Amino acid sequence: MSANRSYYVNRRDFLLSASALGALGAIAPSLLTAGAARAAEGGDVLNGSHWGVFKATVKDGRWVGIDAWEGDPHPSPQLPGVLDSVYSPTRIKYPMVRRAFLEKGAGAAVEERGNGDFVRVSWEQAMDLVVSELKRVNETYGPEGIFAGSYGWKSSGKLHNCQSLLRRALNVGLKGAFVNSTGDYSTAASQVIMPHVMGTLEVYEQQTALPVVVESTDVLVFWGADPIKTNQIGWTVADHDTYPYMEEFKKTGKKVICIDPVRTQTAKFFDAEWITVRPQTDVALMLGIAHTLYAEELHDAEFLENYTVGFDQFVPYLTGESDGTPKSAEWASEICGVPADKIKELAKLFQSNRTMLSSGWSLQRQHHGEQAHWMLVTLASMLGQIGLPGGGFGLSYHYANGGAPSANSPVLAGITDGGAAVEGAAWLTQAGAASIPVARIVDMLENPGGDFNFNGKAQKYPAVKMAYWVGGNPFSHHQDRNRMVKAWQKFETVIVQDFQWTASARFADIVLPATTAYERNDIENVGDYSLKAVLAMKKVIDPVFEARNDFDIFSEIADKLGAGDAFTEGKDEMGWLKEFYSAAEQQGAAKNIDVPDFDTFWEKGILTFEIPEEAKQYVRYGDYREDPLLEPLGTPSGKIEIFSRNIEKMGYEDCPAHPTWMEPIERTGTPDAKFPMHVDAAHPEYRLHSQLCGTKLRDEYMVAGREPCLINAKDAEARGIADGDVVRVFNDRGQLLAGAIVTEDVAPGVVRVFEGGWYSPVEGGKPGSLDAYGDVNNLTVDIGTSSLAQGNCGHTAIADVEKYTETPPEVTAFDGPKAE
Ligand SMILES: Nc1nc2c(c(=O)[nH]1)N[C@H]1C(S)=C(S)[C@@H](COP(=O)(O)OP(=O)(O)OC[C@H]3O[C@@H](n4cnc5c(=O)[nH]c(N)nc54)[C@H](O)[C@@H]3O)O[C@H]1N2
Ligand SMILES: Nc1nc2c(c(=O)[nH]1)N[C@H]1C(S)=C(S)[C@@H](COP(=O)(O)OP(=O)(O)OC[C@H]3O[C@@H](n4cnc5c(=O)[nH]c(N)nc54)[C@H](O)[C@@H]3O)O[C@H]1N2
Ligand SMILES: [Mo]
Repeated sequence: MSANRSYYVNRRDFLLSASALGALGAIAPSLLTAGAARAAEGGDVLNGSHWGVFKATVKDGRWVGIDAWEGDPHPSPQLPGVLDSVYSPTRIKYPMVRRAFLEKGAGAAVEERGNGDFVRVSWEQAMDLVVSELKRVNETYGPEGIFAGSYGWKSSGKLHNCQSLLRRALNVGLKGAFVNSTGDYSTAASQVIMPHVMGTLEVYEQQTALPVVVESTDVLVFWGADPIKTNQIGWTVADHDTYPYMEEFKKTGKKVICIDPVRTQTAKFFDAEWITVRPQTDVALMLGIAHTLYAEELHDAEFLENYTVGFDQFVPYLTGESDGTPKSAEWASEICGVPADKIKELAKLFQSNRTMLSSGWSLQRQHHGEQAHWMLVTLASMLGQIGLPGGGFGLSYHYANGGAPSANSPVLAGITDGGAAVEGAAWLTQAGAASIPVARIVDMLENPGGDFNFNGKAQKYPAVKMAYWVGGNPFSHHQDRNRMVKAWQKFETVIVQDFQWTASARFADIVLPATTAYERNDIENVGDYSLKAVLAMKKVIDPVFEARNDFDIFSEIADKLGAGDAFTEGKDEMGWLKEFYSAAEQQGAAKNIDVPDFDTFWEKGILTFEIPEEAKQYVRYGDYREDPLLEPLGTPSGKIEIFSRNIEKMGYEDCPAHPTWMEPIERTGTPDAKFPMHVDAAHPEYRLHSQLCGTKLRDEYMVAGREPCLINAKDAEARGIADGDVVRVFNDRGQLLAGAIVTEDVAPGVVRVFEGGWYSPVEGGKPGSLDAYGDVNNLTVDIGTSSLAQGNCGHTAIADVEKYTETPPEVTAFDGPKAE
């Protein structure tokens, strides 16, 4: 797939150029030249990750080569970084404790957290400290004391699922006395609003199959979606099965439109029409299109009548009858920057062709993010193509290869959090405290006992005193870093268990070194949607330094809490894998597929499964369209809810009962905007969030030794910024240094700094410190999307940019603590 180009290809001959990957050859033979051929003969150990299935070559106990599995149609160019992450200098080698914490106890000198002053301790000492802290906090503060709602992209694998293992240890060992979290950072707004609108989560569900899209879709719209970039990644083990279909669609020559402030990899791949929209104003753009359809009587009244409720209540808002403002193309144009004629043209184009509106998730990772996909569904309903082959909308074509047809395959079981053991525990029934919306963590720390709303319920924040974080990097993923640095001081104790010296580890008191998924055995399904294979994730090498498996660490903790047997149920690593596999064996008979016994499977390494013809013809909502009475949706009305009585009853001012344009807390393009540039904090092309930022891959994309910042030539010129300059990006919340890439690929008024760059404060621990590397969450807003979903607003930020003329400070984020 040669046209899958990165912004950096021309500049740095990186990512998909074979010669550049050859340059990484010391750590990995070229994926693309030798590619599949080598894989077939190459590595000896099969394993897999969020980046796909691979074969590892091991020499004298050291992992020396990585090749994509031959069944991967489009290997991720990030694969060499996976190998390097094991041996990277950022690896956590030993258990470490913050000096003040070790010498003076919990809560000591919390304002020094993040300054890097750690002491190496033995595993024995570290585990004693961890368990005595868990007991102390539990005894002193009760069930609200410990936060174990640890969130993040832990590695693939059904057993070493560190977050489930953490909660399992506390469920069996402390009778479930911990605070959990609800939702995620990916789709928080949509996964709460969509059940009210469509009766399902929508965001994690199979899409109309891509063969149908190739065949039947005339106009394919990527609305704030960049699948060529984001489908590199899967939550289980990535399959990359969407890429060949993208190739096929491209060959048809049919129309592709990308609505995005950036000319994305996807836009370049398809040579698509690029429509730049002012960030955070898509709801206005959608309303403008909807208004045109209605005004010109192009909307599908019959579909609206038969398959939706509430259009009548929405129309007065659309026409302006209810608020005096018609949501016309002209009105929309003022807000979103797309010319009114273009908006009208889009309305007619969509209406007169089979159109698939495929949306990514940035649109809902914004203030009032609930509205974007609700309005998209409303627009798709007015077009009347939902449930027809190749028409309607899709919220997961860009994620984990949604739309790749599903195989007839068994689904593995996995480790549970052991919550069943404590069901009915008295404290869980108390109002509020058991779980918080995941992105409200800083709000919780600042307001113990404070009120918050969530999806129709009024709740109170628990008074949390300790955090145990595994498999996530909150000092990367959470918004408004400086507010967070301060709030984190409210914790008396912070434990981080990871394999990299992330900023979160540097801001912890106790740091435990975990193994990577390549130093232990596990099993996993391949392809979140395609489910095309079952993989033996075989240990590639022995644990490096003093790293231990998450399962072993939590078994020991549970044991020290007096519940070791309840935790392990008497099974070791292989014992558990066999049990998870037996679930698949049982399904074999029911699904009429051949599932060999465990030993045969383990020997083979991977089992692939057939994709039935009917899966290739799957049309989302086809059944509903066929028979809305027999196949009702899971909404109260059984239909698509353009107006929701349930949401109306909640009475939230920031989430009215039908899709509504509401100004976000800040955006560019308004007369009172405090800063002129929008910050596009999209997902990185060459990382998974912060993962692999600590590897050699970084050398290939850094600019002036820092995270790149894409800026339009016009904006650069106005500021005297040249390509390759160090720039300071700043607003009232924070400031970071980055390296400028001057380009036409980003719209004027927008800068792009990917999320996941490692936070590298010049003065670690001090709120407001200049970040020398480029963690974009220095700049973003930490508020909930609305009272409904309380999702994060990682795509809400405005700032300014200037050339940095002083001597730029050193980047220290990748050095690990001083004491090592
Ligand atoms: N501004 C802005 N912010 C964003 C976003 C955005 O678009 N814009 N996107 C948001 C989204 S969608 C997400 S999902 C989050 C991602 O946020 P995270 O998922 O927290 O980010 P990762 O960098 O993937 O962090 C995973 C961590 O887990 C560790 N880890 C991996 N495997 C294991 C394991 O087996 N055991 C242990 N103990 N540790 C392990 C890794 O080393 C890494 O430090 O970021 C969110 N933040
Ligand atoms: N390579 C890579 N792939 C990944 C990940 C990764 O870290 N790296 N992370 C995975 C995860 S956890 C998730 S949740 C998904 C995330 O998937 P998404 O949330 O869809 O990804 P983003 O890159 O944040 O945003 C997609 C596009 O939206 C555009 N955009 C931003 N703001 C606006 C706006 O206001 N309007 C419009 N129209 N467009 C806008 C961005 O420029 C970008 O091109 O990706 C997954 N895939
Ligand atoms: Mo995500």
